[in-house]
Amino acid sequence: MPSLLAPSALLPSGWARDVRIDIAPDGTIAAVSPGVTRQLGDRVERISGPVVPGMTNLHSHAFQRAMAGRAEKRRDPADSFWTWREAMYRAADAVGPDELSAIATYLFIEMLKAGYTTVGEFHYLHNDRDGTPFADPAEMSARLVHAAASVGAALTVLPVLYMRAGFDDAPLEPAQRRFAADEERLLAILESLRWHGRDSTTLRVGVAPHSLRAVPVEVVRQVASALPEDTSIHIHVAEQMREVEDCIAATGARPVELLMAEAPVGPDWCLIHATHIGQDELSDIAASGAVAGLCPITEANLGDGVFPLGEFLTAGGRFGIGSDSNAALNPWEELRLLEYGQRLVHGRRCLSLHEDATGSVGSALWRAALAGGATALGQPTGVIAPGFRADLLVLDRDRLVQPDAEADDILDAAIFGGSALPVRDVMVAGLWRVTAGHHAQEAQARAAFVAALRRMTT
Ligand code: NGQ
Ligand code: ZN
Repeated sequence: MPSLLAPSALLPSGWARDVRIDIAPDGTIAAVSPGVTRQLGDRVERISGPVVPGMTNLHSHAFQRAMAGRAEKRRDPADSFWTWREAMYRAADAVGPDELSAIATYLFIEMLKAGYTTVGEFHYLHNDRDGTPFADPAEMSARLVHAAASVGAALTVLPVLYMRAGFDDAPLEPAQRRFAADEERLLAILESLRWHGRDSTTLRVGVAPHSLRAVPVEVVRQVASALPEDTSIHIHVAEQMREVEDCIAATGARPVELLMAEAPVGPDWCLIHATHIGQDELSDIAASGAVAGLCPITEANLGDGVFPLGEFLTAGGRFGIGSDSNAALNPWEELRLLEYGQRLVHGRRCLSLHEDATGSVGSALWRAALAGGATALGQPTGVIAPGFRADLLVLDRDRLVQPDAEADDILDAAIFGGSALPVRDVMVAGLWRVTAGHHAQEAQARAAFVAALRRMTT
């Protein structure tokens, strides 16, 4: 059984020094012992820097990485989320199974290098270009499963239900044909995924009704009620004001209000964005135990708005972070931007805490996002304690603006002072996947990614 000796580590009780972490053959943590300074024996690996749990990325659309940096020109004076979506649909159309494999493989390596050890793929690119299902209905989902397994990232794959173009029940647009999945198709995908994912300790399968725009709330309720307990259910909700307005026009209720009233929303749920919510909706989400899936970089990139985080935390709400459109891959930057959005709106500082709390904002952000992300993805990660998976980051003091920082100051320096990724080594399920900043497959994966991008643009 391998053992690590870390100079310091973030444990559930807080930072501890000289921490020995024993790892079981199945990749879980067997024992954690702080204050170990005596003779160690040779089977103990000495770790070079502070150790924190690997971050969960609870919301990603892998294929959108192909358009990162390519949707930043104003082509229309009324450029908006909705014109971006048209460009995104064009990118989606060019992604076949082999392109998705190449994009996701390199993407998951980039995520690992940035400090994400578990990713949630909100996956809706199900069908072939003409809208017909592949012979294996989970062909595209399985590409994500194999990409994650091949690079060593943990994955919760969330196949998406996608049934209509809008609240008015309009049929899918031609550009949405590849997304089409009703309840029957979703069940077929789930069935096939069970085969692709057998024996894995790092794979979970959930489901994702795309949004109340794309799935009637009655269907959301039926699907959720039919699933085994503990299945992760993710849904995009209240991201853009137009969605809120359309929902009110069609149903008389705001999207979060409608969802909370009509669906069995509880701790297995993750509400992605939930940007435009009032105090009642905010309190209802917090009381339900559902996790808010916040994607600050994408929400800024798309002009969505700012989630009321301080109020939500004060109400007892839980959140995690997601890289969503994969415009950038950096959990440190996601958390920095999350806090800075609050500062810009409120004209105050240090806001990502319960209103009565004081203390390190960086540490509060990192710990809250770990807990919310692990819950939302249904994965035994985010905690350095026996029984949890050994998903760990070793931070690099040479890359911290404050090289002598200790305890919570380390996370403040990494999140707020960061110009370089502070991650040196990354372990997932007891295996080193990134060492000294590099992943063994990165050069080959990069070449395949570049080749896929070139095929897509010619
Ligand atoms: C998505 N992304 O599913 O990729 C969405 C855009 C939509 C974000 N909302 C499409 N960030 O919402 O219809
Ligand atoms: Zn999304």
